[in-house]
Amino acid sequence: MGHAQNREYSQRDYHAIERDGEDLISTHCCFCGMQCGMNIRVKTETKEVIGVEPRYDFPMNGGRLCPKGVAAYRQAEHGERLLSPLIRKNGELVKASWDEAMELIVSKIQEVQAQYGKDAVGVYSGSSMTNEKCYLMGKFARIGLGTKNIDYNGRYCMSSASFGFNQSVGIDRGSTNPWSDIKSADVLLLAGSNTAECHPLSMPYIWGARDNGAKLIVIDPRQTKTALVADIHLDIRPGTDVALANGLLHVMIEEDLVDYDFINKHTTGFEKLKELVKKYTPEYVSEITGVSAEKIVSAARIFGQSKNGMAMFARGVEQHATGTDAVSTYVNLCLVTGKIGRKGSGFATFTGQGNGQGGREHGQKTDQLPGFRKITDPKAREYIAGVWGVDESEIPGPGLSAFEMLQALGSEIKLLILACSNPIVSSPSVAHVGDYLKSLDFFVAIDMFLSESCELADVVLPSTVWVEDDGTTTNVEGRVLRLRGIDRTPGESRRDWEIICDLAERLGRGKYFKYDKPEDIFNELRVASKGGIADYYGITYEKLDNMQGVFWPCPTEESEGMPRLFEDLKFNFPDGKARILAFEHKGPNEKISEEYPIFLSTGRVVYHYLSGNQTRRIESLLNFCPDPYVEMHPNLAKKYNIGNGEMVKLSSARGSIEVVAKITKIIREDMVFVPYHWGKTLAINHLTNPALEPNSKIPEFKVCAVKIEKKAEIVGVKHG
Ligand SMILES: Nc1nc2c(c(=O)[nH]1)N[C@H]1C(S)=C(S)[C@@H](COP(=O)(O)OP(=O)(O)OC[C@H]3O[C@@H](n4cnc5c(=O)[nH]c(N)nc54)[C@H](O)[C@@H]3O)O[C@H]1N2
Ligand SMILES: Nc1nc2c(c(=O)[nH]1)N[C@H]1C(S)=C(S)[C@@H](COP(=O)(O)OP(=O)(O)OC[C@H]3O[C@@H](n4cnc5c(=O)[nH]c(N)nc54)[C@H](O)[C@@H]3O)O[C@H]1N2
Ligand code: SF4
Ligand SMILES: [Mo]
Repeated sequence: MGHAQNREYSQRDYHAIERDGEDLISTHCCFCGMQCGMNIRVKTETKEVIGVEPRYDFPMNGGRLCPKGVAAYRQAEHGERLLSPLIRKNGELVKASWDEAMELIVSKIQEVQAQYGKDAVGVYSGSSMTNEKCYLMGKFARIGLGTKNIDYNGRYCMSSASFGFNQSVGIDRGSTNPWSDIKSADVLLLAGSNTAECHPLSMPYIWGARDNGAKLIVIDPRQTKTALVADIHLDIRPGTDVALANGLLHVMIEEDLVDYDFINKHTTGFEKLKELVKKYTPEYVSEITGVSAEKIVSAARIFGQSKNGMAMFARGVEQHATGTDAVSTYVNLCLVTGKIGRKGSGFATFTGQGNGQGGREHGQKTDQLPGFRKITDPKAREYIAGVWGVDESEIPGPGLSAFEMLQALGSEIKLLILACSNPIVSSPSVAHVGDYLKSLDFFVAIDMFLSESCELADVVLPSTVWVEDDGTTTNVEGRVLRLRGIDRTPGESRRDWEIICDLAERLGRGKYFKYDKPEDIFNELRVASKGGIADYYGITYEKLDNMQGVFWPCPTEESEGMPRLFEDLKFNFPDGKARILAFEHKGPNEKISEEYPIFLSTGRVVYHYLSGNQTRRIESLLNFCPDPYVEMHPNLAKKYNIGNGEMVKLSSARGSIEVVAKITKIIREDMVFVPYHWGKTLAINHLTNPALEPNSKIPEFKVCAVKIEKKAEIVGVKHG
């Protein structure tokens, strides 16, 4: 032991320890978009999951895992897994056979579609599923059910980045560069990303850059663990990123820190931007954003003077009613300084869910067909119809986006199939979402744990956990990866793709859904994506096994993929030029008022994942963070006479919750912050604003107006 402790290991010296009677299954984490490599330890004979080890061979995480990654395997043997289908009888969900459950679903689908038309069935799915499953959901909705109404939880997540990237450079790959490039940047600008808690294994890359002398600029209303180590922290007022980025552009243009040669050769729109940002002086921007003028000038100088640099952002920038404007305005920082197309220069959004990237490429979105094709494009429709073996007229057009679909439940949509999402926790204004779900004629949910949404369903179907299936995901870099599964399906559980194919068969559409294994689906996806923007044609399971993943586009079998985009400085528009776009600051959809004088922002903690339906069941994670809380600055707390740990009632125009106060100097005085990983009475989404971004249809999760009351006083008033 002493020897092992004293030895200086390099990453490569580590190997997962092989033991008799046990197997190591090489796969990737089920949680965030980093998709860290891990080995799942399994008993050979019983196939019981007994542990996890990080993979040392996978470059992204090189032998490390974060607290969620370490605990993820505990889902596999969890006592609360759904092990048989459930049907609602006399108000209760009771065990049923697959035949009974599936026949009931099929008869309800047929009934609803006969009475109200095909589009009265909606499909709402999620990007924690593999590429194979996400692709299948899109295909199943269009030609299994014949409905136009399919959308997914990524609408709440990456959709503003997606639209913003498309309008600026014509391609939506979360990162223009491989993560290894981060270490070569001279400056990193992180906006609205709590990297240390939400993409923890990105931190070694950021440290690496700093070790090489890079400066770190963090733009966040809170001094997050990421902001703590920044050279400059711009503590922005929520909802004002467009103004801030315009301010940075103003200073860079005024001080001649832009690259005119690059602008002239490779972009359009600069003159308009230059004109627009004239009025965004540091002083004016300081008034809007609450960030001091000096800091704005310093940040602009650091970014402008650095040779190489990356602008990176996440939901803090995107989950706003002006989220796509903000994304493109931050992308402008790279375009006006020519920081793109080489090592250490580019931009990225931190992909949220494990397959947040792949899940938005292959037809799970209502306006999209596989390979990032537009569903309204006649050529794309013709091509995909050929791949699917149907007539082009059989593919419906675009339907409703995720939140619009929820709003249409009970009216336009009578039957909902929900897979891999928990919208009664994760949607804005959740009290209304509960009403919408209850107004359905029939509601089917597919999950491996009974979520708050499943509790409202008429039929719940038990799926498997991620380590029980093969497949692929696409990570934050645009790298397609291979997941390997254990050959087991506990109890009566089934894999999502098997459930969907069975349903298609029973609906009489089985001939379009004949697959023996995920690889068969992937091989069809390859062809479906061929010639599209996200071209996977050249990616095979074999290549993925041999190469630690492949970056798309990968159009031919000879191709090894494209880790870095735009090296030829050709952007994806007919003239090859990137679009510099100019947007005015508009601010949040909901303004603070006398009645609701404080901003509320919502987000995450390192120990929990999204709606919490997975991580709230893992004791080691729950113990670290059992309940939600409200972060507030001491000066704000003093105003309301609130002490640390006291109960506080928070209310917006839509609803209220009671949470414990966590008094901390890391947050601005004019706002509060609450993590959103809890359901029912603890869901902060009772308060959030359902206003949608007009282009991406993302809800404005990151800012609304609230009031604060001390709980003790509320009780006093009630009784007094
Ligand atoms: N631990 C953990 N990790 C996760 C997840 C999880 O649930 N838990 N979820 C995954 C998913 S799906 C996602 S989408 C990502 C999310 O990853 P992030 O976007 O990094 O996480 P959030 O906490 O939602 O928000 C990030 C930051 O935005 C800041 N912010 C709020 N309003 C504004 C604003 O107006 N402007 C700016 N500039 N910043 C603002 C918040 O203070 C917060 O620190 O994380 C992924 N990783
Ligand atoms: N207030 C507020 N609300 C937010 C956000 C915010 O920052 N603030 N962020 C938004 C963002 S970025 C996101 S991504 C959404 C996410 O919101 P949701 O989509 O509701 O998130 P999850 O908790 O991942 O829901 C996934 C569900 O599917 C199950 N599941 C996991 N894997 C699988 C699988 O492979 N198959 C099946 N069938 N089921 C599976 C899980 O148990 C869980 O119940 O929340 C959004 N809501
Ligand atoms: S950083 Fe993300 S992918 Fe890596 S272990 Fe943590 S949750 Fe999993
Ligand atoms: Mo997300």
